[in-house]
Amino acid sequence: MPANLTPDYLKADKWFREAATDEERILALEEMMRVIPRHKGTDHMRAELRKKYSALKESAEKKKKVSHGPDPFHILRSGAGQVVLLGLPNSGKSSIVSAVTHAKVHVADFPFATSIPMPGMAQFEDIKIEIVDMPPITAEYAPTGIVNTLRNCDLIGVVIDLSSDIGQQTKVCLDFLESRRLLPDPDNPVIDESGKSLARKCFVIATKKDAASAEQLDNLKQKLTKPMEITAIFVNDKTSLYKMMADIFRLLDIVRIYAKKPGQHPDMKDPFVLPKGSNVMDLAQSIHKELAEKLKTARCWGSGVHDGQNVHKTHILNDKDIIELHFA
Ligand SMILES: Nc1nc2c(ncn2[C@@H]2O[C@H](COP(=O)(O)OP(=O)(O)O)[C@@H](O)[C@H]2O)c(=O)[nH]1
Ligand SMILES: [Mg+2]
Repeated sequence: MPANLTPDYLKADKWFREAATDEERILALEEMMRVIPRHKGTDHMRAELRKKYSALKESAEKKKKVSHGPDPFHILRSGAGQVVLLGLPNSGKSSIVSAVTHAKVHVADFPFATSIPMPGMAQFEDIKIEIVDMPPITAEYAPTGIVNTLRNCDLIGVVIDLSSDIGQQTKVCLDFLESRRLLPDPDNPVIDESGKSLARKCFVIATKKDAASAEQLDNLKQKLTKPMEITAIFVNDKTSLYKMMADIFRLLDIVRIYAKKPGQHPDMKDPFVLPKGSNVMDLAQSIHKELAEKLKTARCWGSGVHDGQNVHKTHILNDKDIIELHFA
């Protein structure tokens, strides 16, 4: 192998060799093709990579056509956002999902009790957020397909057990995320061919705070090499779980909007959920695409406006705004 290959390339190459599925091999190859140095000396290697890539793509397409049954690692999104948990065995992942959702997950004090992703719906105030329990990773082993689940979520919750070896857990989790390009890197943002970022937003859920000394939290802060929010919980302490859900809601960067018909009370039970930064027109479109073209005016009850103030179509919506839409 030529000596001038970069650490990024070697990481991607390692990922490729360790990948257990064609889907993951394809992702790793894309990464290899992206980071391989472009000069005469790598011409041959690049041609080989492209060949391997086309062959894999083709065989994956064929397999897709004959495959039966759904992929258990493909978790359809539902609710206002999807959070996928990542952590070592026994870090407390299943306990989180079991505490905040009705999903029948397996909490156990033996490792590898969870073998495929298990989604549950958590209620946060008036919306539902999906939390996905995951099989564990270790320094040597990551389950087949797990990268695909992580790539498609809105938020990754890195679960760290405060009562256990924090240095080792953070290293295993961050190395895993980094080598799969899942860790956001503002200096080196990576996007796929459709313009979607490969990295996902990540935060840390520090578990078992009842069983750990206060210094462990400081220890964790020091071990994190990337800026990441930490929310500490004890699974039997409702206040800490509520705070975790509030943190998740905030990190999802979404707003809840209550639509109101003129002369009627707003529907306060079932808000529309939109990305933060959405405006009145975006709301109208999410309610009804064709009707949105006929939007004339809107009134807003909420923060930063007088009650019932007329607002423009480009008015940016705030969480919990009530909006009355007037159509032509
Ligand atoms: N003391 C304490 N134990 C916990 C807490 N959360 C989970 N555990 C225990 O840790 C063990 C592993 O939990 P589990 O959720 O199955 O971990 P997973 O392998 O990451 O899914 C179980 O025995 C749990 O009862 C916590 O907040 N405090
Ligand atoms: Mg589990």
